Amino acid sequence: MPKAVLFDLDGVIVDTAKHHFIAWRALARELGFEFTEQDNERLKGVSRMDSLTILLEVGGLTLPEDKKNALAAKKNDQYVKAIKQMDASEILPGVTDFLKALKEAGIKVALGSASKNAPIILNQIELYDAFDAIVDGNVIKKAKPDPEVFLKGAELLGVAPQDCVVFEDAQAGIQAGKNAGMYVVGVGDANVLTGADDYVSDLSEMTLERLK
Ligand code: B16
Ligand code: MG
Repeated sequence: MPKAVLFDLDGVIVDTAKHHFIAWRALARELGFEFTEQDNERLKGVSRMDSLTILLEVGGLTLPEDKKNALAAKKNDQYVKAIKQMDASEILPGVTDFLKALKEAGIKVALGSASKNAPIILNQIELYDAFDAIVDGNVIKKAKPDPEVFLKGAELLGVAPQDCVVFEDAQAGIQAGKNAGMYVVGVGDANVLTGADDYVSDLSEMTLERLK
């Protein structure tokens, strides 16, 4: 049995990808090009500034650093307005029951997210206190697939990486978990995601028995 479980946030605990998409698409339209849902797939698990770089690449634009910072801030303002409307009803299937089962079994849980807005989201969905440690985009220096986010989580929990299980929906996140030397469960379409040790479509498919 693992001693700790580390969860990605966006795409595993809640679906904030839709809110990111709406805000990025609005920015693209302002800049004069279309940004599709398919383009948005490339932003999953990717940091805010790297996401902007991809978006500008889609639009064929090259902009100076100060302009990029202003655009990222603008997108974030719109995104924060949207996530401040979220509530516990947006927690994805199986999450609450699985967190409860882990707590009862004495297994520690941490958040490992690229998002700088993770604390706002966790407060909105009333899950902030469900985590023994929170590692997010405000803390980490190296983006996924670098293992930093998950290694830091394991360190804060006092658990060795080989005793940790990671739940991730993004390809870069699965790679980050593997790079950390952890067992990784891909959350989503097993035909699309690669490199994980196991796959579930959402956390309602996960039980303590399966985790063993
Ligand atoms: P923010 P995760 C990631 O969260 C998202 O998947 C990604 O789309 C987003 O760009 C990134 O957080 C940064 O988010 O702009 O809120 O700091 O999947 O690692 O929980
Ligand atoms: Mg994610």
